Amino acid sequence: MIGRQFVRPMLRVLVLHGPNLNLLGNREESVYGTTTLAEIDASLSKLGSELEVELEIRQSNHEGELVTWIQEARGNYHGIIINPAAYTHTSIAVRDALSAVEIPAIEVHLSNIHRREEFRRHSYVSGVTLGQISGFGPMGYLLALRGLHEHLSSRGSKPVSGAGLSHGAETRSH
Ligand code: CA2
Repeated sequence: MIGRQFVRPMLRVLVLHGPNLNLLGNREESVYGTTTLAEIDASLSKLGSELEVELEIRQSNHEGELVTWIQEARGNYHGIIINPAAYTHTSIAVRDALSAVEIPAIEVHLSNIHRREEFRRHSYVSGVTLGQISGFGPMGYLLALRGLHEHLSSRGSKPVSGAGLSHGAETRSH
């Protein structure tokens, strides 16, 4: 039996919410539910602490701002969780930015976009993401964080700037 100590870089994940998601919980409750964006962010932060993942969470109503944040993620974050909202169905710019940074990303939608209007069924971003979670409401963000955490942990991640260190112990049995 070999026991050894290790330090690994703390995983850093950028969470991006697209346009109008700041209205969650206050309008169109029949489609998007009553949970506010602040409540979603709080549950993500709680899970982030449990999984020892450092989270940065941002919302923007501006396509260019989302593109800039995605570009800036290179070298600073190990993964991205993004609900591009309406830009899902329109933005080649968001897709190109996600493709360019080469950081594993998970696309999240509160509603099941495949059982809604025809124009919502096509996603420009899903072709460049690790996967898509759609239709699970706020829980979708938590599923995305768990999935990304598993993915990043299993392949081993290099340190990125700003990342702290996570300490642990590994035991191997023979
Ligand atoms: O289901 C999702 O998460 C969407 O990304 C939400 C977008 C929609 O354009 C996508 O097709 C699917 C809309 C976000 C706007 O959210 C609102 C929340 C409350 C009131 C009005 C809009």
